[in-house]
Amino acid sequence: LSEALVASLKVAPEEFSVMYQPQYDLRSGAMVGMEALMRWRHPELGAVSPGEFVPLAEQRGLIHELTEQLVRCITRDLTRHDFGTHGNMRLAINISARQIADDRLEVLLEPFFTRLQLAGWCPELEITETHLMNLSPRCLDKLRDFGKRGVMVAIDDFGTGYSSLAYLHALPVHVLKIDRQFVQRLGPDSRDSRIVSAILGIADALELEVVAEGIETEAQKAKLQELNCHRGQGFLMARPTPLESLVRQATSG
Ligand code: G
Ligand code: G
Ligand code: MN
Ligand code: NA
Repeated sequence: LSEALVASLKVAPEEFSVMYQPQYDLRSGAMVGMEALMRWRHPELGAVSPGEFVPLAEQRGLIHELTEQLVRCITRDLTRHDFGTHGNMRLAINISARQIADDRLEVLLEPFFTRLQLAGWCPELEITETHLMNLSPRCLDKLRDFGKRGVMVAIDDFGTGYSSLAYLHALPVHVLKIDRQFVQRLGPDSRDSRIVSAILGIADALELEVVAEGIETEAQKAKLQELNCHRGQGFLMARPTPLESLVRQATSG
């Protein structure tokens, strides 16, 4: 698999594509953003999940090349499907924390983000919690620079890592994404709502926005609305889809 990935990244970029999973304002129900999720379809191996190929790309030192494909796919999708200007629609991409130290990342993302902003989008960078805690001061400065130019920084899988509250306060982040394991334990009368409630309390104190991921049932969504969670994402509302179908959804209201 590893060899196939190396080869595909070098000579078969057309095997990569991106799906977009919408995020909704849980109060108004409006689509307010989307997360870009990479897909890889190999001619013999078929669809390989990013849960497999992202770690492989990291191990093989090819995560930058994967992000290049991500940027290329999104740029192409946005060129093909005019989304119009929807004012501050978020477009979240996932990056690996170790990429932040790599100077090629800014070179790749700067023009991409400028382009997104000119088209009326607000770029967002998702970084998993565990890795964010280990970033060097220089890397944190880089994130701060992204923030200064209008890029939102989100902590992905929040609640699964080991954030110290003191440190969280000092991080240049704007958004917490509650890991789906907490969301999936939410029910009409579940005790686990206390964890989500506590996360929302922390976010409120630190003036961070919250996105709940992995919403699969009406009961989970209702609970999150009751707890005043801001944004939500999950199979209940929409699965990751090609940009084209979201354009139709956004323009048809
Ligand atoms: O789409 P899916 O749920 O299968 O994604 C599995 C994992 O792969 C998620 O943790 C997601 O963040 C990660 N992932 C998806 N696309 C990308 C990408 O373009 N870059 C990185 N670094 N991770 C990605
Ligand atoms: O780690 P990250 O949050 O980036 O992972 C995003 C992944 O979560 C995507 O692969 C996406 O397919 C998956 N996902 C999105 N919504 C749901 C959901 O409601 N349930 C489950 N099980 N997975 C989801
Ligand atoms: Mn993510
Ligand atoms: Na996540």
